[in-house]
Amino acid sequence: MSTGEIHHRSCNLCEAMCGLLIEHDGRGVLGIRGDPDDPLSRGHLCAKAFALRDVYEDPDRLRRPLRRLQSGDFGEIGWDEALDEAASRIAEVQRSHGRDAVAVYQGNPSVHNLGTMLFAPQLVRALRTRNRFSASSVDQLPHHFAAWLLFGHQFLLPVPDIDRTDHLLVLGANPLVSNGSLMSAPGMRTRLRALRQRGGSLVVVDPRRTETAAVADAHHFIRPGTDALLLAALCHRVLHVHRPELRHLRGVVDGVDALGAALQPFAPAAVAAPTGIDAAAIEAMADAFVAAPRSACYGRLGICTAEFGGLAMWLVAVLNLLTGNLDREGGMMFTSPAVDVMARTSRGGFGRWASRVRGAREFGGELPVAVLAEEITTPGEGQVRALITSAGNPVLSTPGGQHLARALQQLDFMVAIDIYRNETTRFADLILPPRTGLEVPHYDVVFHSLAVRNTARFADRLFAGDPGGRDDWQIYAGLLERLAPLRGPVLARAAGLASRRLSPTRQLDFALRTGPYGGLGGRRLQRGALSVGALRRQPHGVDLGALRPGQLPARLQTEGRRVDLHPEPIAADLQRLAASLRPAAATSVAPDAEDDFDLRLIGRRGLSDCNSWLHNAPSLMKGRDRCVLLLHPDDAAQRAITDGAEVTIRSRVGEVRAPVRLSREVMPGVVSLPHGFGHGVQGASLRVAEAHAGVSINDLTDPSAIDALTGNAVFSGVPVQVRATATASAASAPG
Ligand SMILES: Nc1nc2c(c(=O)[nH]1)N[C@H]1C(S)=C(S)[C@@H](COP(=O)(O)OP(=O)(O)OC[C@H]3O[C@@H](n4cnc5c(=O)[nH]c(N)nc54)[C@H](O)[C@@H]3O)O[C@H]1N2
Ligand SMILES: Nc1nc2c(c(=O)[nH]1)N[C@H]1C(S)=C(S)[C@@H](COP(=O)(O)OP(=O)(O)OC[C@H]3O[C@@H](n4cnc5c(=O)[nH]c(N)nc54)[C@H](O)[C@@H]3O)O[C@H]1N2
Ligand code: SF4
Ligand SMILES: [Mo]
Repeated sequence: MSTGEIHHRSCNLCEAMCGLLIEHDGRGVLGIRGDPDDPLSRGHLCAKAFALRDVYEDPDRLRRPLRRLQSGDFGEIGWDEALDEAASRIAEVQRSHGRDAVAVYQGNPSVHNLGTMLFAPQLVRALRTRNRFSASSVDQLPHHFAAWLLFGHQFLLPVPDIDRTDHLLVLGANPLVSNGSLMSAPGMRTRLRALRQRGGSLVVVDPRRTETAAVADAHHFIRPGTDALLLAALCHRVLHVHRPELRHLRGVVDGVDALGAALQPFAPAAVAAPTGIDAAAIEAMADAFVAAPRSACYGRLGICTAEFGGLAMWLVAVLNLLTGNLDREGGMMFTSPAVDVMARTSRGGFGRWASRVRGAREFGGELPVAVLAEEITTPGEGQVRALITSAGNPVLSTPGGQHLARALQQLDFMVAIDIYRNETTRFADLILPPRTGLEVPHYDVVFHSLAVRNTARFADRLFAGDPGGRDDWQIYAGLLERLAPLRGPVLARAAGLASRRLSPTRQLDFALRTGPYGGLGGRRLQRGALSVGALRRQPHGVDLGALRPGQLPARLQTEGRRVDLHPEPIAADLQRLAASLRPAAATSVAPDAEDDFDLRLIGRRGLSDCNSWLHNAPSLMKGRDRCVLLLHPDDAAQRAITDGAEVTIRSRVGEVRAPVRLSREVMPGVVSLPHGFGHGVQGASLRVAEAHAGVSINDLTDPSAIDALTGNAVFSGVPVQVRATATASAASAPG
């Protein structure tokens, strides 16, 4: 029987926020279970939760700052020395080469970290560089773009009311494996089963018959990169055959007729060939969406990371709106979180500046990370000469990763705030490793605001971590303080603020008390009002109720609180999309390529992966190696490739080798490789990951391919060639 104590905490490894019961003895973890009393996750957890323990114990995880030595190796140094050096090198580069010479890249775990959410923006602002990058532009940038354009705020993002809908149309997402994204909904299998038990239906559109597609009522293969065409056809049918149902938004929506006219080229019959879905099936898809009492269309990564990703996400929102399913129960709904992210972030903005080399437009204060390598390697004024990475591994996660790896070696200075010496951080002059996971307090500011039910939960740190160590926020605050005297008065002011700033937990307490459930809005403190103290007393989390309908138009932040369905950037992009339908169109949505890159590559996620960074967790790396290429048997036969053989995959930008698995899961003409692998590189120190190295899909993806509208990277449908690896060269390949 167990003897340990129980620590309550929600898992911060993905967006699902599962409530966990962590049994421990004060020094180590004895066991991890799902918390049945958590109001959102109701006992669900996945295998990755055990990686919280692996990361805590990992002997490869860094606990002290590392400095690169002359020999190229790393040596440990003290925190003060490391922070002093980082600040003075950054200041020096900005002094000599201007403020844009320092670039910043922030990776995915940033948004799962309270301290980073509160403190990183201050440092980034203080640097006043235009070269800000993040994982957003290899992920969900099109969602923010669509929300900004339609509703006036990049974080006014509706989520599917999955527990009440009658009809869920999913494009380019595999929530059964990813556990939901921009839709925190732990226990997806149970929720989808409940949908079908109450007579509802699930339709999935995906070039691969995924785990989610396998439990759907209908699955349609689609040619990668053509979802904007399909969505335009669905909206076309709603506008031209059914009637738009604007319900409570009737008085605030403009441009319905103009949109109808702009969608003329996209009748179902016109998009059937390029999408690979026949017209009757598209019509039926639209009709079923309209016919169901309450429907929700949810599009995610597979349609964001595409040539028309911005337009696709905008059309998803428009389809929901035109069918009366926006802002109503069972449709796409807005959350009412205890800490309002919208109130604390900028609304967004577009095209206020552009990247120096390619002229890619800024969105929300950031440039597309696909341009980072060229900004480092192209000489001239404003060239990037120093880089700060924080919780990111762009060598594995951004397009043309091997080009970026070469570019990083050209920098005058690089500092990485990270817990591992990995494929990216190995190039840093300094690595600053924060406490992480079970060693830090946790409240999910971002994902509580994207959850399918309003809840709140807080956890204090379970373990103290390295004595003398730093949390992420302390590293940011430390850099800000040190940069101030080295740089002008503006930064000095910002640093003064930062050093006087309260800890993230104190700031959270303030935000909760002054938030919608905090009771400080009224005249006196109400019983049961939220605060950190109140959440500590309710460790399973607090249920704040189902999502509430009818939040629009009040929450709109657009000009005059109106919604324009045919604004200029969309009008122009619809013309670009229409041009792609014309026979000689040179865009990559054309069904057949003339070159010998005759297959289309897509990515995938495995249940035990967490992008690139949990492959050093022993409990997740048992079993068969996962980095295999899925290839349709018909395509294999044409190329004389047999199951299990090693193949060479070539794209315009690179070449990798991987074992192949023949599978009818992928549609003919499409191949699939997971992302986040490619670990066996020199200079990294990840012993478990190295034993399951795999190859990086982003050595094949093309940094020149971005969505012209939003700048998001294009990963859906990379043109590739696949051949059996020639035996002689396989034998002579370096080990
Ligand atoms: N081809 C292709 N590419 C993709 C994708 C794809 O589907 N296909 N997916 C994209 C998506 S959705 C994303 S989000 C990105 C992810 O891209 P990134 O965010 O760049 O990469 P991750 O693999 O999440 O790496 C996270 C880093 O954070 C570090 N880390 C973990 N915890 C902490 C912490 O507490 N503090 C700090 N300071 N560091 C920490 C890890 O060691 C690791 O270095 O990849 C994208 N790239
Ligand atoms: N197990 C696990 N869970 C994770 C992560 C992880 O790495 N592993 N990462 C987390 C992160 S950072 C994110 S952003 C989320 C992402 O969560 P999801 O959005 O669910 O992402 P994926 O599982 O990559 O699913 C994308 C789907 O798009 C399909 N697809 C590819 N190209 C196209 C196309 O052109 N059209 C259509 N219609 N579909 C296409 C792919 O086949 C795939 O099934 O997952 C999160 N959860
Ligand atoms: S589904 Fe996500 S939040 Fe839940 S246990 Fe797994 S990794 Fe953690
Ligand atoms: Mo992501």
